[in-house]
Parts: sequence; C-alpha cells; structure tokens
Amino acid sequence: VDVSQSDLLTLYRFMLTARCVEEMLGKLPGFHPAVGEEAVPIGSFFGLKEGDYIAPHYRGAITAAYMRGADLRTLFAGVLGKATSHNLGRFRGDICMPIAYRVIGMYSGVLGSTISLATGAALSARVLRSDNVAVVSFGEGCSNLGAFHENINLAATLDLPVVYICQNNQFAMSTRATQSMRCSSVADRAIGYGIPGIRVDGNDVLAVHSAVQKAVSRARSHGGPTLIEALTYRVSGHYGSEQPTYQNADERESWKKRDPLARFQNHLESLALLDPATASQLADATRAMLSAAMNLARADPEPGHAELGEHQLFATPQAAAF
Ligand SMILES: Cc1ncc(C[n+]2csc(CCOP(=O)(O)OP(=O)(O)O)c2C)c(N)n1
Repeated sequence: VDVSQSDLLTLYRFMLTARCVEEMLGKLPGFHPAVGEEAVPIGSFFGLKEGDYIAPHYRGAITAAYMRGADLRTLFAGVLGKATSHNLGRFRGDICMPIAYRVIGMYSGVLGSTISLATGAALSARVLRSDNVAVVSFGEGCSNLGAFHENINLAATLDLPVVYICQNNQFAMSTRATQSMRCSSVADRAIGYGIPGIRVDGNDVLAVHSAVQKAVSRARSHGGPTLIEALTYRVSGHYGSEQPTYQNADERESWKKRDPLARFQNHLESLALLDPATASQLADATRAMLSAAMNLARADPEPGHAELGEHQLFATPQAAAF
C-alpha cells in the first residue's frame, strides 16, 4: 500500500512514542514490555477507520490505545492502579480502555478472551450491516489456545470482517515457540481454516502495515478473515523484572541489530524525511511529554472506599430488581 510522506512521519512518531512508553513502563517489575516489538502494534493499528474495533495484545497495548485517542496520563494511572484510571483503580496493571475508543481490552487475565471478543465485534459489524472491521493481535503462545482455533474457524465459515495478527516474539514466558508447536509457522495454521495465512517481518513497520491494510480491505469488502504472523523477538524478559536466562544471548543480540525503530529511522533518513538531529529532538520531547504524564499519574490518589466500596461491587436494589 502507498503511505504518504505525512503518514510516514506520523508512523515514526508513534513508533518513537511506543519505544519511549515501553522503556519507561518496562522498568516497572510487573509490566510486560514490547521493546523491539513496536512495529507490530503500530503497523497494525495505524490507518484504521474510526468505527473499526481493535483488540491489542497486552504487549504494546498502551500505545495502541493512545493511537485511538486515549489519554496517556489516564492510561498510566491504569498501569499504576490509581483511582483516576479508566477502571477507577480496581485492577492494577489495567490495560482496559473504554469501549468508546473502540479498543477491546483484556478484561480478565484469561489469554485468548480478546480473540473471542474481536470475533464477536466482527459478527456485530456484520449483523448491523456496517462496514467496520475488527483487528486483533495476540502472542504466538495464544495461538495454541482453543479460543484461537474456534474463533478463526467461526470467522472463516461466516466470512467475518476480522484480521487476526500473531505478534510472534518466539517466547511464551520461558517456552520457545518451537517447543510448543510442530508447524514451522503460525501463518500455516490458516490452511486448516481455508483462509489466507501471511508471514511478515514483524520488525518492519511498513511491511506489517501493508499486510494488515490489505487484509483490512479484504475484510471490509466481505472477503473474510486473514491470519497474519508478524515475526519478531522478545529482547526483554517476559515482564520488567524477569531475566530471560532461557534465551540465547547471541540470538538476542542479533535480533537487537534488527531494531524496528532504528530501521524505520534509517529508511526515513534515506528518503530525506528525517535527520538524526531532528530524530533526537523528537525523542527528547517525547520522553519529556511521557514523564510529565507519568508524574501526574504517580501523584494521583490511590483508590479508596468510594472507588472500591460495596456499591461498586453489588448492584443497587433497583438494578437488581431490573
Ligand atoms: C488462558 C491462559 N493461560 C495461561 C496464562 C498465563 N500466561 C500469561 S502470559 C503467558 C505467555 C503468553 O505468551 P504469548 O501469547 O506468546 O505472548 P507474549 O507474552 O510472548 O507476548 C502465559 C502462559 C493466562 N494468562 N491465560
């Protein structure tokens, strides 16, 4: 697909924001960082229509919600479990964005639930005769779940307008993908459902964007679902404080050399759309903007009785009667 010069620069800003968000939040012990995997969420969720639903993988979800217009301070308050977050601090580490943004969150810790919800959103688009599509991303570990197989099969048989994106970072916690599946590629699983399965370089934001946009057009014009596997690598631990001792250090270093942000920056420099000095100024401004939002979120109140009290847990008598 053709990407205009202004869209290339917007994509770069989102890639940079994602990197700075992931580096900042990745220092929190329980956060699941997406450093080095940013090209998948940014390439996937850029260029969608306002009515489309997205259901981002938890690794990279914050910037995905930001791309849809959610406020960073409120998102950070969610990560910190503050009363000012979207769910009023009821879930520390919250990455559930209000549905008004058409972002489907991980409303429970059960992986695969977002695959079902996105398939349901696609079914609703069909029933309501809208031309909206749903785009959902998940890890390769999630592609071993029943929810993955059942939903893709349903979407395939009903030609639902949904795009399934596997953010294959090659590890599910400490399990290497090659230990948990015998097929050589997640994209090959599409053959079993009779839908297209495409593997792209997940460290190339334009390759991801192009593949997803083609699949979105296909879905929008009643062509049915597509499974896209974006191959990348988790260059960090599973969560902020985990050391990936089960990874091979040489392998990790070789993937760091394919860094998606540096690659995209080089590409834009080769097109004379960006220069190193401007990139570094942009990075400084982005980090300053993020730490200002984070400082506000840190100063926000912890949830108290008003947010967590019994009236939040139990229905009012009127609602119960209804
Ligand atoms: C149904 C279910 N099974 C297991 C878990 C525990 N769990 C949390 S994260 C994770 C790894 C998921 O790996 P993957 O889908 O590859 O995503 P990644 O973390 O690599 O981005 C597991 C097994 C869970 N939350 N839900």
